[in-house]
Amino acid sequence: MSDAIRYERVGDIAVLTAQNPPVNALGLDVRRGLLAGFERAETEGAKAVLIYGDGRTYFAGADIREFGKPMQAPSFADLCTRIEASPLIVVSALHGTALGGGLEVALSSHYRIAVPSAKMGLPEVHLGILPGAGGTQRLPRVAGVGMALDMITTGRPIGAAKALENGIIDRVVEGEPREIGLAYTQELLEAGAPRRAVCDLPAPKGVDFDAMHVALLKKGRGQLSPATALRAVQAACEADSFEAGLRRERELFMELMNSDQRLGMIHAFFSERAVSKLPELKGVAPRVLAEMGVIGGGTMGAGIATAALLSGLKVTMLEMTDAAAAAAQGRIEGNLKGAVKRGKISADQFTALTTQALTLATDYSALAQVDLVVEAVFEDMSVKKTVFTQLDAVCKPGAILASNTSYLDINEIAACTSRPEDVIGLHFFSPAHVMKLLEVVVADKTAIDVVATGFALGKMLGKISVRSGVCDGFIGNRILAAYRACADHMILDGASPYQIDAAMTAFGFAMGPFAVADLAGLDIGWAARKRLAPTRDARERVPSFPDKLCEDGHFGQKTGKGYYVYEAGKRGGTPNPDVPGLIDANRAELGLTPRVFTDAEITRRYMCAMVNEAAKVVGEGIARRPLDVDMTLLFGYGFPRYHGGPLKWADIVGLDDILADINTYAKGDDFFWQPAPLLQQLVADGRCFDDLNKEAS
Ligand code: 3H9
Repeated sequence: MSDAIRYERVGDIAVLTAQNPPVNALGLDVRRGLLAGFERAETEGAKAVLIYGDGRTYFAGADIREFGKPMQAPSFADLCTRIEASPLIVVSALHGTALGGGLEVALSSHYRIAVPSAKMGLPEVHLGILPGAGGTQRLPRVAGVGMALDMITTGRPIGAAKALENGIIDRVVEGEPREIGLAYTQELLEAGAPRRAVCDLPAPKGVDFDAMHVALLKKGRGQLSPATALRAVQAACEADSFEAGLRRERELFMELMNSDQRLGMIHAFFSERAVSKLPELKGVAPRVLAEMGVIGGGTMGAGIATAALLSGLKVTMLEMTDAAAAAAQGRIEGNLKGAVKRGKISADQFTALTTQALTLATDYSALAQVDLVVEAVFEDMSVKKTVFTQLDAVCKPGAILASNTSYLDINEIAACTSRPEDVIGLHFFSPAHVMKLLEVVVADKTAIDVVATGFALGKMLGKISVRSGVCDGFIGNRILAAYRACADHMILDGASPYQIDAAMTAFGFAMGPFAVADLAGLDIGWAARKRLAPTRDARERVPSFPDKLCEDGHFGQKTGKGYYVYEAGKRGGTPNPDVPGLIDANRAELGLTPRVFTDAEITRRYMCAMVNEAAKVVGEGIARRPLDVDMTLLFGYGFPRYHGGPLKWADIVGLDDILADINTYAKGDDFFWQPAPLLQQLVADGRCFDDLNKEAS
């Protein structure tokens, strides 16, 4: 018997208990233990087998760390077939999260009982694969095609009540999984209940899969797994036999298992968890965090305040005038009403948050007792310095003074206070109560427990927190500036904003860079360009067409016009007919003759610019690890998860090819295309970015 499965007899029942913390992943030991348990139970003459998990959950799925290595026997699918074929009555008792292979083991059991809080799902599509142990064959037989497709193609788990309603489980009972499982199994034995194998149920018929396949491909923006999973469910309905369906599932599973998208998505899964685990924070206690101040109640400040309120913090919102404070209150209440609408909070909680947890103020003295203040005022160094000087004067000792600046030097801000060790950057992304990314910007003198508190706040707020050093734009906006500059250069040379947006959405981004700029507000980039103008190198190619749009008062969506024209009541925009003229004028001014760009060249140049700057960001220590860059782009910039992040993408396509392309592009512009020393070093050493991630973990 393996240690991962404990075997015991309770009367006629053989009890198999999974003991593989933290999530009872179905690794080799667990699979071997289950197989051995069935053999022993059958040999010993038990009448039933009960399977449940120790600790916080039933099996949460296959052990993802085993993916990409040869599967050792028993294979997952064989194990499920073996469980289902057992002559004994097999019962699974579910609690926690029965996910992926976990739910597949449960579906191979003959009866299923769950505690009310249990969740069930087949989230494999989020790992770039599909359920590969019969899930696509058994779930439609049990729950019908509609329900099965919904669970399999979205990967969203459902609760016990819904699972019961859809026949996925047989009973829901409050209690410990072991106790409810034993009682149910005993009851089944006493009632003489029969073995009940899902593979014997008839397959659903008469579904038009082709139309759904097309819709899924479109919705997935290039993600293959949902549409491929649909084909496996189709096989459940159309194959000649259950076994033939299983064979088709296996073929499709292996197709995805061998895909780059699987590599990207599994990188994202582990990086998402590793990103906030910093070795230097081990054992460092964060400071107490109960009351927070926010300065500036615009969209950003109101979003930050909303996120803080929703996480249980008390918030004091400081604005300059009563009218501005009232407007801030309106924005926060609007955000919270949205949370009520989505069922995140109740109407009573809304009232409590807005009347008890939120305080509006117009005087800095209101911030005297808060534990942390986040400043979200106008992006201007002198304004920020005035704010921080006042905070330094009123805040209690030990209070953390944070700036939400997107670009400015936190060291310079910290230096205007008497307590630079308490100053940190907390860069939220708009809307701050929705966007998952938080850049925790660590300045030269920031105390380690202040860094720990930044990460603790991120966790409370449900954010993905990434550590960044100080530089213009930190990790994300610095890299954005580089790939956006590359896009502008391609426009000067002949591409159009609309072709670039289309190429990048085809790559998998939700929006292209020009649609994003319209959404964020063109005035933001305009202000940054004006700020950087005095320090610009004369060799830098700087287009004038983006400034012209702003000079004409077009700031994107908020003014109704930017690269696109936005009509009230319509989703998205249509190309602004004035833009080509502005671009032509800019080209003429510079004496440039436009040339044709293919979509493939656009994508390649754009991605090379992103990877090159990202490699500089890692090489300079602004990001500690390549995965920090990957998670920043994934959670703050709409980078497609199935590519894993820019540096994982680079590893997959090959660093030597990318460096060779950068060197080729440099022949046309050797100022912009200066290869990152880290990229050159990795290529010379025959290593990749992921090697650096592994060394750092
Ligand atoms: C599958 O089953 C394929 C099948 O069809 C069979 C095909 C043949 N494996 O998330 P947490 C680790 S595919 C290995 O922080 P939570 C995780 O990395 C699988 N490790 O906890 C972390 O490690 P560390 C389908 C795993 O409470 C630790 O456990 N199943 C696995 O916030 C704690 O995790 C899934 O996709 C795993 N399967 O959330 C479920 N799962 O502490 C994936 C977790 O070193 N898992 N770890 O950072 C989850 O969604 C969440 O982990 C879960 C718990 C909801 C279970």
